[in-house]
Amino acid sequence: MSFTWTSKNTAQNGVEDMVLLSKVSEDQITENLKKRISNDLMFTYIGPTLVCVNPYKKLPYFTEKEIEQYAGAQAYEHPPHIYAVADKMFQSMITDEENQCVIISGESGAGKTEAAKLVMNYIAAVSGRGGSHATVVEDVKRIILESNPLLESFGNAKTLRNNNSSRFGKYFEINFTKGGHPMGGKISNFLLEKSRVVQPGKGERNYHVFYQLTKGCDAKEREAYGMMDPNYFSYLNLSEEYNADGIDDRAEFMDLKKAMQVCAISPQNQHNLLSLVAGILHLGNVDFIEEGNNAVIADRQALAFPAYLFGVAETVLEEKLISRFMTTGGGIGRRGSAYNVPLNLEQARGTRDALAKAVYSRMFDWIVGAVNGAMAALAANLRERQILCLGVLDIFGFEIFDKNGFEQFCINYVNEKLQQIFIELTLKQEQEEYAREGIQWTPIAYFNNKIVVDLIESKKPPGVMAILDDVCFTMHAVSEGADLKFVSKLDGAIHNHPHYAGQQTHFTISHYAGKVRYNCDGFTESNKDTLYRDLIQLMQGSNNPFIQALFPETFDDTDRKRPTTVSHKIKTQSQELVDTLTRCTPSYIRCIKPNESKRPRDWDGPRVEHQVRYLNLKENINVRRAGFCYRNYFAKFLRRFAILTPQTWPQWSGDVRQGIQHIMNSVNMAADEWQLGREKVFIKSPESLFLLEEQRDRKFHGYAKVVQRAWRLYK
Ligand code: AOV
Ligand code: MG
Repeated sequence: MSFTWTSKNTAQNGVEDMVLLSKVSEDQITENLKKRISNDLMFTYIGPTLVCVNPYKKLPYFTEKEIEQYAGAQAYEHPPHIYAVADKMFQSMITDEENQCVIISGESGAGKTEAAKLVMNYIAAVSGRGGSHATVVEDVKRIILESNPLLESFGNAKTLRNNNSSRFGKYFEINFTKGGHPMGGKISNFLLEKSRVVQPGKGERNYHVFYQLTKGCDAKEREAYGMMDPNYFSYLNLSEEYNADGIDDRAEFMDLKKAMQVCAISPQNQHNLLSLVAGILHLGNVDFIEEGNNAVIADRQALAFPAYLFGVAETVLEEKLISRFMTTGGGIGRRGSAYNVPLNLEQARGTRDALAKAVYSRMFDWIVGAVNGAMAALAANLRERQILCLGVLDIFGFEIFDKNGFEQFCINYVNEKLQQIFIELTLKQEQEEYAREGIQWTPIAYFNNKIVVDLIESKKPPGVMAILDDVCFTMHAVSEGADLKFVSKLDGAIHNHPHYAGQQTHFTISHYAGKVRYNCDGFTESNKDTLYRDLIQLMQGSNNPFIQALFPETFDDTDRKRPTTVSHKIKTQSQELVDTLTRCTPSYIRCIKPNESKRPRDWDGPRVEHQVRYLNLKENINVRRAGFCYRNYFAKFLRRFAILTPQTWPQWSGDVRQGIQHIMNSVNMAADEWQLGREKVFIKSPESLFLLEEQRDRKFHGYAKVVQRAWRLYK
């Protein structure tokens, strides 16, 4: 082994695959991870699953050298590495012609986004070398990589948990030709946290792009966008947090510009996007005072910049911010009357914030669409069809704050869904297969979080989401009491659920990763997420076609359908995601956050042990230990390894089980290393499988030589 970083022995470095731990307990797993990270070894296996501990510092083993080393190598030839996982995915995709996905999980700040980028970098480095479409392939790869800084500028922010926290979920599918040349891709994004745009939490920041623009723009841009320092803008000075450790906003503004260019966003559209970012900041500075019960603009000069940047008239903007157009008394054969209702202070502020959030989230979707469009355009240049795909899932991690709102609820729900996939595929199905095949082993108990998923998403009996939707529709306008009504209905319906507890204005859910107390404040409003028609029409009236296109709605007054709620949307999207993922061959990366301080070499043992527990690492190891690293149908196995014995080569027409026995005898496979089930053969350790593969390779080479020699003689 040439690596200096693995030269120490197991006693110092811990085991590389925790299936080999002498005793499987949560504290032994924690201890092993500690040993490894204190030697700068961030990766450890549990069979094919990769466990990553966030090192909070740059480690030296992510260079060209490692990329070359891992490319095409067997997983156990080199120390555990994320490149090995990525390589195995890539190779399996090509050899088995099966779509792959990697599911990266772990709590906020555990290192998921960094892991996703390493996977994408590796795939970009090893795929599509040479070949006939080199330029297109290079362009595709550039977009895949540059979409990261672009989406991070607009979709990541500093939170208390992570200075570069993803506030949206992302599934990035890279498409390949049969030969493994990347030819395009598609990003699916979901649930951008909108409340942050108008109200970043205490000690947190708004989205990075706001600080990049305020700090990074040059004199010309400052003038064009009316830019000032971040503390000038209400949406940024509410939390009084302008910097984030490890982030250079000015440099990242330059990176953003480059990324927009690579992702084929035209200079005009780049300008449009930045104008909107600036427009949102200026809109936040429009405030109101109360005259009588009605809101009026506090300082009308503040209207000038947002109106200019959104391409609307100041007077129209003013009118839409302080009043709402209402119709009453309409009905069949009757004409309703329409009038402008003045808004009070709170409503006017709510309207302003709703506009800011809508513009921002629609702009974000536009950006994702633009990246997808750029990749599709490149793919259209190629004659080959997309055959294979490799998906990388990087979502917002499970999070608990002092105050948890609707958005934490949705984020934590998606994390529950992912945990379900992990359980289904690695713990449940694996055990079910052993039972089905009649394989001998001891069943492993584990906590199945399906009960929590059902508590949230079940329709019958109604779970939290169904009750929330119900309150949103039965209470006509979302009034002050709606949030409280929601909790009281929850209490009525599910008070005796073991994972639920209600407390008047709050409710607690015992998630797989910990108890979270949610404040019901704003749940109904956020769930309804209605944008008043006035605001849509305001933006449709912009003199800028780019802005008009962000608001394409048409209105149909006869439509009596229930509008879609956010919880309904996130539930549907999560289910689609689960379906997509289960159609692929999955790989798992489980990320662990070693401390709360975000510092290297700071180990918080109990914190890690908690994650080890809820990530089910112990159960994962036990299933692997009791289990088998390889399984395949008798006939397929026989076909692959027939060359190992003269009895089975070139043809075996006897009993398949006996044929397999011959093959196992030929490599002296230990009896406890393999079992025959009803239809499949199971092999326990990777070493045994490796032994078979190695022998097969050798025979094939030998055979090839004989054929060559015979061919020469014949000639
Ligand atoms: P997350 O994606 O899991 O959190 P990140 O991938 O953003 O977490 O990691 C958080 C921070 O930890 C990064 O900004 C780095 O400073 C550090 N870090 C993570 N992985 C590495 C690594 N491999 N090498 C060096 N530093 C690392 V969230 O998106 O909040 O759920 O929502
Ligand atoms: Mg992230």
